[in-house]
Amino acid sequence: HADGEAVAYDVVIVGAGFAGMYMLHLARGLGLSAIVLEAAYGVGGTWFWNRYPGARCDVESMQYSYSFSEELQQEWHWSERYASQPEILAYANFVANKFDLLRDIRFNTRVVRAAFQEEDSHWLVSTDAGNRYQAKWCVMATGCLSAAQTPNIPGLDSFKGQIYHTGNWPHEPVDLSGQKVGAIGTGSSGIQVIPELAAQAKHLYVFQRTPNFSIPARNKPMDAEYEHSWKSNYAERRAQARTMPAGILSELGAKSALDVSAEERLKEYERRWALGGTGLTVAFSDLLKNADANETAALFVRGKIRSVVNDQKVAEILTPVDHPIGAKRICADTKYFETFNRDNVTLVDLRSNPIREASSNGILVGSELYEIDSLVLATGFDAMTGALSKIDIVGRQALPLKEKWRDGPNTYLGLMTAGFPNLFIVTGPGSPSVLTNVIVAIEDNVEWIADCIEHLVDIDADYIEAEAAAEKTWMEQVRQAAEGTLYVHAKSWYLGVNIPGKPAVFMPYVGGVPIYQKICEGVAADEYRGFIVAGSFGLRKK
Ligand code: NA7
Repeated sequence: HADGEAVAYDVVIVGAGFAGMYMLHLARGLGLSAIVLEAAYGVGGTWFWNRYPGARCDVESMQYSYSFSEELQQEWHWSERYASQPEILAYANFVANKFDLLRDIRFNTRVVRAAFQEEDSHWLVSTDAGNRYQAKWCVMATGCLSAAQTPNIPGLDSFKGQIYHTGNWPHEPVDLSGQKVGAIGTGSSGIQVIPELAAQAKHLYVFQRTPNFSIPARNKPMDAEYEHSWKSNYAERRAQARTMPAGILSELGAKSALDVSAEERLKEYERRWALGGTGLTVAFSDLLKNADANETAALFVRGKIRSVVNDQKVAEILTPVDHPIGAKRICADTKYFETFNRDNVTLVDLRSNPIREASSNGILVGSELYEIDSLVLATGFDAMTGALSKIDIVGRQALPLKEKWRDGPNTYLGLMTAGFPNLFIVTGPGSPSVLTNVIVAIEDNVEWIADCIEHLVDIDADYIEAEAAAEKTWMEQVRQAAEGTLYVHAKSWYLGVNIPGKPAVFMPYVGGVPIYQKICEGVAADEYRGFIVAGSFGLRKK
């Protein structure tokens, strides 16, 4: 780099999470030279950063793992039904070593700019250290939930204690024992961290703006028989999972919640509640489509909250009423609602009284100052577009991606965006991604991208770009798919409304893994319908 020359590769991959690692593996398999640029000092992506106590996946560990290598999936042993963050990170490292990935990953390297060079259809990628990489293909494997969001609370800078964000938790141990701790945020992260904070802190104040639905995860040590049942026909089960909308092998209720008797419905909800995990929201076929059907499940969970929480005034504050169950991502917890029965936990309702400001020693809500020593922010992410918008991505005719996406992200299949040739996005906006087992979504996208690059190399083309018209049609499909569901009735990060100024556009594709995958495969089989494919110089429309 000394002379400022860009180092040349066939493929530059941004991010060494599950997407970037697999992309590197497949790029190598094609005989291409590839490099991964990663801001962290290790692999694992979101599982590298989210080290807060209680961090755990809400997809069962037998499923939340790569399926591309039979040897890998047989060899790896998960110790619990739902894997904890340290175990998932250990798995990511195991994969990196097994497939010898580390030698082509540059750690502590944050990509700050990626610019398309029109003269030779290459991407020039620059890092925070001033290094530059040049490649024909650039793959953004930057993740959907990787840009942590800190709320704009007046006076937060003046707070003298420590502030921790769940999405960017310190790597050295955090000891909160004997402290008065404040926690803001009651989404999936908050619901996981709050019981752990309560167990450590002298006193915990939970500042809650919107209550959430949560189902007990009922996590437990891995059952040897269960593990064996998966491993004895893993490939078949993975294939079955891919026939399900979320890419998760689960028991999907086929009936409408309104077509069964109240007793049958209750029995089914009780059964699923006892099983634990997020499966309650697929107990019936129409829970995310029909508001009346949804209300039956919502009522059931509200009743459970009231039965778990002793103080009924507290229970009421914890009871979600503003959104259909499942329309915001459903949470899975371990003793979350029980935590509010502890003497050292106080729930502060922000709905009636928002946070006014932070002071040097606490949080001011209305006229009440809650004195705290440390503050934990579980305030979420700039989802799906946040990591991309942190990079200065510049396409054809010097068009910044941020400019193009000013009114919301537009992609074709979530994989590419018009005006940005040769730039692929893994699990981009407009793909099912965050509504699925994201590892399934990642594998499908990465394999599609690898096949696409292989095809382009085979036919001696070195330029691919989404057609504006195909993109427009796809975005319309994404919009229509969401419109028929209850998802659009919640103020969620799926819609981007948790980020001030972000356009309210429902970003993921709701159509599910099988339909999406069929569409993507169909497009590829039809000579990349909707894409402009061209040779080195001068466009040759296919
Ligand atoms: P989420 O689900 O976006 O939750 C963020 C929480 O933080 C939510 O309860 C917010 O309340 C709350 N929040 C954010 N800003 C504020 C302010 N200013 N004041 C009070 N409360 C605030 O993020 P998570 O990290 O929990 O989960 C994200 C995904 O990661 C999750 O779905 C899994 O897929 C993994 P609000 O609801 O906006 O009123």
